[in-house]
Amino acid sequence: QSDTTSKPIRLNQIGFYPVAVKRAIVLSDKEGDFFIQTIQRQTVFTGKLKTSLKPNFAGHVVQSADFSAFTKPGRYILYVPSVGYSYPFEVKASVHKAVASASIKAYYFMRSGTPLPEKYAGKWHRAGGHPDTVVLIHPSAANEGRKAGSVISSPKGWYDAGDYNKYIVNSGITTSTLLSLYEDFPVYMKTVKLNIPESNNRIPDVLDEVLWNLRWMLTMQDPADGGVYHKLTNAAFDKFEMPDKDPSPRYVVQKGTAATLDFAAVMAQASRIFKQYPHELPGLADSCLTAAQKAWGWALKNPEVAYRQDEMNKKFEPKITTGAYGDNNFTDEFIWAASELVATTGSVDYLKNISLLADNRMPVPTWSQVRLLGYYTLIKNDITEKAIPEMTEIRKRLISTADDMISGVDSNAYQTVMTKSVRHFGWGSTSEAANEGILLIQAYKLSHNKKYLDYALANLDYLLGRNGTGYSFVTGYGTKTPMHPHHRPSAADGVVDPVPGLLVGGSNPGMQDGIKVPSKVPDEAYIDDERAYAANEIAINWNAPLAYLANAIEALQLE
Ligand code: 9MR
Repeated sequence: QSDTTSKPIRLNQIGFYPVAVKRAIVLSDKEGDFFIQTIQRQTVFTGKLKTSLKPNFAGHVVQSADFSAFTKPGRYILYVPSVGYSYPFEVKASVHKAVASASIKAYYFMRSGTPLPEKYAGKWHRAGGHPDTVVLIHPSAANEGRKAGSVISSPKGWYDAGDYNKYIVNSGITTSTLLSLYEDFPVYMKTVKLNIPESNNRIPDVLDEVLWNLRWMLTMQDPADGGVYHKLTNAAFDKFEMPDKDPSPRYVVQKGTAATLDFAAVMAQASRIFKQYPHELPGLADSCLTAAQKAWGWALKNPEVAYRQDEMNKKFEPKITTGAYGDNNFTDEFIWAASELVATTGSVDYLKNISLLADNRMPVPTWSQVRLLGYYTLIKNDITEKAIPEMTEIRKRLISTADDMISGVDSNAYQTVMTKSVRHFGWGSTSEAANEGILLIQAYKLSHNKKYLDYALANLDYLLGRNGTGYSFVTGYGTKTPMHPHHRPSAADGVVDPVPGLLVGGSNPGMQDGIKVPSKVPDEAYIDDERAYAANEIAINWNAPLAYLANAIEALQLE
């Protein structure tokens, strides 16, 4: 076992809906009975362990305990005589509501440029840092209007991850995923209260939180030509200190095609959504659309400007060594931005010269691969075949991709889509699980076939404990959760508990940080160590699909 202190019974440590699949995985080669018991050890349900068809990635035989037939709300443990007790869990309606809300509240804790008072942040209250009202134009970003060393104001936004920098590419998919959560589940999301400073205005809290980042993103566009700076950053990663202790100068660096198209996509989507709040946010929807169109124009003129940090550092000082988010294939970014602009404006002209189907791959979204974000948008905005002939094929592909994902899942050891293949375990693997969940939810929304939802829920189970490490990967939610995430405020604030609601990157045998993980088996390659940024960092683009998945499932179980 990767971690001998983890309980050998692996299950969602939060719990289960009364009427839904309920499954635990028992690391044992013995068949036999299992028991659901109350906390006072009264048996309320007895079932038979069933050997999983395939061994786990470590080659061990495991058992599955299915107690879907048990539906009575309460607080329980699962007992296997030869193995012992599980962590406690609940069976109840809305069982994921707290973790779902916390995964959005996490963005409040990630806010740059503002103090977090105790009233909203509890024991994690802190001083503000990185006001970013005086940000230097890096020589790589200079032009006639904005000379090297001149300054712009670029406040607000969310810190990217364990570091204090703000990257447009990663902000793009993150902000869009949260906007989509609202766009896809508006009725439920209007009820989600986060106790943030804006909670008493008339805008749903999730959108208020998005606005904190959107307003920063708007400042990252060069008004002269519409291009968007790749990132706002320190020259180098700073120490593990609180935000207000970091005095490093901040820079915006060169514009790039990926950043500019991701920006265009988010602004087009934001325009569509904030149009619903003309009185609360006068002019915002129009500003967003103008910004999107200007960015689109820049990208058409500059279709291949990759962000190559090493090349940049050969030419300019100071050298920039923070996260690169470098990408040099923009086919997917063009598809995404064009799709959002089509959905918002109704004009299919944006698709001129865009190969919407590109190749026949259907990659699960990541910061560098955003094609499906475009497809989701076209589908949910009911774009017709008449407007875009490829729509038939796009819908078909979404369903066949979801079908491929779920085929054979019940035979793998943990019985989740995530644990089907070792290829799913790279840097930020938890976000792969969550984004797979989103794809399945899109397939469910399109087909109304509930099987997709069951597997989306199983991937949430994966994130919350039914996995090869025995951890619930969300800080503060579950019994065994990360206590030492690679996250500067959590490390430096003097509070024992890390900032809550943060999803760590999770199992990754790559060890790019040089910290030895206790097991190299792909789904066990995890360590709760502050230095282990390749397995135990947190990041906004990982939290967003968790927020989508958990809140979508909460919304859907009420429907
Ligand atoms: O999530 C990113 C991952 O896909 C890359 O492989 C890795 C190395 O480039 O960078 C990750 O992103 C990090 C970013 O560069 C800086 N902030 C922290 C991010 C999460 O580790």
